[in-house]
Amino acid sequence: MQMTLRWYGSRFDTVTLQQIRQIPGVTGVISTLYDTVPGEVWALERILALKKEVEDAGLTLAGIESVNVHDAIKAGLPERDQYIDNYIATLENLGKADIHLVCYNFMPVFDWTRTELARVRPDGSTVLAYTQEAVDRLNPEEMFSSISGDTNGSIMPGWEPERMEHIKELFDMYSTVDDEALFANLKYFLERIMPVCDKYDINMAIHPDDPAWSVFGLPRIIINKTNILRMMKMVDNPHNGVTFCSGSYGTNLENDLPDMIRSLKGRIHFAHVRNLKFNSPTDFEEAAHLSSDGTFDMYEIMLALYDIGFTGPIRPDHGRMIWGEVAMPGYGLYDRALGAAYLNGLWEAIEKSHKSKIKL
Ligand SMILES: [Mn+2]
Repeated sequence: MQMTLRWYGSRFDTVTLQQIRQIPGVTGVISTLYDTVPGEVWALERILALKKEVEDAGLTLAGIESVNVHDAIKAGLPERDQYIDNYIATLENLGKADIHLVCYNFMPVFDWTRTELARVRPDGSTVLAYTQEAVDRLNPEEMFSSISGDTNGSIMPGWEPERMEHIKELFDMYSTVDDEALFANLKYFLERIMPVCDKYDINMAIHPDDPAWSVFGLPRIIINKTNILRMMKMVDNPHNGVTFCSGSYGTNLENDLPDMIRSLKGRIHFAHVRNLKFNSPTDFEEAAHLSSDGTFDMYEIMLALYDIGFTGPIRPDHGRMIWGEVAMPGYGLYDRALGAAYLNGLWEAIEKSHKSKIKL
C-alpha cells in the first residue's frame, strides 16, 4: 500500500504539501481540480501543472478524488451521452498525464450527508456527526442551511452553494429514478468509459454512499456487499473497482467490513480508513482512527487489506478538529497525520508478524 493524504490544492486547502511531506510514511497525495464543475473536460495542461506542483514538493500524485459525475448521467437523461463524452475526454487527459486512479461516486443530489460538522466529543475535539432523527425532522433545503454555518469558511465537497440553490430541480430530476434505474444508469456509464480505462490502465474506484442507506427518499445503491458484488459483476472488468471506505460502509453496522474487503480481492483500488463511534444504530460520530476510540476494529480492517494483497493508495479519512486548528471540517492536518501514523504502525506490525511466521 501507499500511504497518502487527500489534498484540495493550494488555493483551497489550509494544509500545505510541505506539511504533508513531513508526516512520516506519507509519500503521496490524492487531489483534484477543485474548481471544475461536473461535466467539464479537464485540460491536460492543468492536470500536468497539478502533478508538477505535487512532485516538486517531493510527493507523488497517487490519484484523483474525485472526477464528479454529472447528474444527467446519474439520472439517465437524454443529454447524458454528451457528458459521458466529456468524462471520457477527462480520463484521456488523466491517462496522458500518467494518472491511473480515479475515485468517483454515484450518489444522487447529495454527496455524503452529516447533520453536524462540529459535535464536541468528551475530549473537547470536534467531529462530523449524523443523527437519523435530525434528518427525519428536516427537509432537504433546510439540510444545507443547517450545516452551512459550521464549515469554517470552506466549500464542502458535494455541498457547493451553487448546486444547493437548485436542490428542488435536482430532486425533480431523480423523481422517477429508483434503485434499479440507478444501477442501469451506472452500468451504461461504466460500459462507455471502460475502453478508455483499458487503454490507459485507469482504475475507476467507486466511493460508497454515505450514509449507506436512502436519505430523503433518494435511491442509494453502493451500500453493502450484495450490491457492490452485483456492480463488479455487471461490468466485469478489473478497471471497474472500488474505493473501500470503512467509515461509509461502516455507517450500517450490518456491514462486516473485513469480510467485505476479502470478498473484493483484486477490485479494491483505493482505501479510506477511519473509525466511527456509534451512540445508537442511527447516531454516530467520527472518532479518532484508534480502535479503542470508536466502534470498529481497525487492526482487522488493515489485516484484511493486507491479506488480499492490497497495493493501492490508502488514506486516513476525516480527522477530528484538535489543538485549535481551523480547517475544512474533517480535513485538518493534525488528526489526519495521527491517523496516518497509526495506520502505518498497524501495517508495519502486520507485515512483520506475517514475515516472522513464514520464517518459523
Ligand atoms: Mn471516504
